[in-house]
Amino acid sequence: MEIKTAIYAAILTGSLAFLTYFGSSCGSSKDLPTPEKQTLREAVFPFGGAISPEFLKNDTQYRELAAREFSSITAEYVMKMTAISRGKDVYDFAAADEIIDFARKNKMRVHGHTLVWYRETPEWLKNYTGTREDFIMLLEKYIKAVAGHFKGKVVSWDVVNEALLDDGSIRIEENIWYQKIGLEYIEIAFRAAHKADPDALLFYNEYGQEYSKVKSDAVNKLMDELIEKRVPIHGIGLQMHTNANINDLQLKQAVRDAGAKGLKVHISELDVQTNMENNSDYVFTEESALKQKEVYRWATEAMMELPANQRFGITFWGVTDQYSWRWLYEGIPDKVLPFSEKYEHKPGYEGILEGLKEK
Ligand code: 9MR
Repeated sequence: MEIKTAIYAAILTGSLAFLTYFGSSCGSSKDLPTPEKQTLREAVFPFGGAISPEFLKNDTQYRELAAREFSSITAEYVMKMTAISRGKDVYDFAAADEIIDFARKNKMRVHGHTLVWYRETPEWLKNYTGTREDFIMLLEKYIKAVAGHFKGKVVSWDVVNEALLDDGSIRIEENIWYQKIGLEYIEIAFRAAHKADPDALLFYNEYGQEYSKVKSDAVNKLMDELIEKRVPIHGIGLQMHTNANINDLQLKQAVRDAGAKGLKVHISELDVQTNMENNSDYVFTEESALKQKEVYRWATEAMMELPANQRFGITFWGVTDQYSWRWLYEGIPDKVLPFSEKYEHKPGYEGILEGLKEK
């Protein structure tokens, strides 16, 4: 057991020196340094979670687990437009600043989520009337204010989130930015974000690439078009709200395809559903946990297969099963994360550790 832990330590820290030491002293395990319990913070690329300030404040175990395991965090809600924009030119950064403060104290990076989305449109904006030019100005002004406020505090942004439908076409319904500005809203947003914070890495974030080649191709085509127009874009986010029936080859191919342009790749909202029928009396069994473990391993292996400088990292969409989006927000009994309601490592966590081993 001690040896196994030591090997994990070396793998997670990427410590060649330790592996050499281990190799040369095999058989005399009592000479080995006893490693501290290893966490995902020591992995070769960043791991993170979607965080909510209310749980940070009220739940010590949540706070401690996040600080122990994550080197990167994303705000699950408080950096979205309805959370920040209280009226035209009225901004409320208080909740988002709590996330920034927690990250600073715990030496974590913050990934901003999200500047432009078809959801979380504030009421004042829905009711706003104006010309196309007026809406372009609104968009640019909002991005300038928000990316400007967080300049130097976040390392990156999901600039545009979920602009495409499952069939790969542009999302029109509910998407006020497309309706008022047209497709150009995407590049306007990226240029405005770059102007406000030239050091931030700018991502396009999308769901479903791992379960649909059509979707994956559409995202990559959009990236090609943006690159062709010299739009400042540095990475692709694959949300990967996935499930235990996903095919490993398909999942890995989607990540590989996203990496093919040399951009950074973020598995940005990873969780693995096992209650596929959304049954209200669903029971998470050992078998579900083992299927889920495989998917966590594949996602980690997919990130490992990318060149090191393209591995932006893996972010889980939540911290523990107790407050997962799927359970708390959608009300579906499921246990989608690698940490249980009791804040323990699930088999999914072991799958990640296995995935981190260099092949
Ligand atoms: O998990 C998030 C939930 O708490 C929010 O209320 C909801 C609407 O803002 O968004 C959820 O997060 C979504 C993310 O921002 C974008 N990809 C899909 C996520 C799950 O719906």
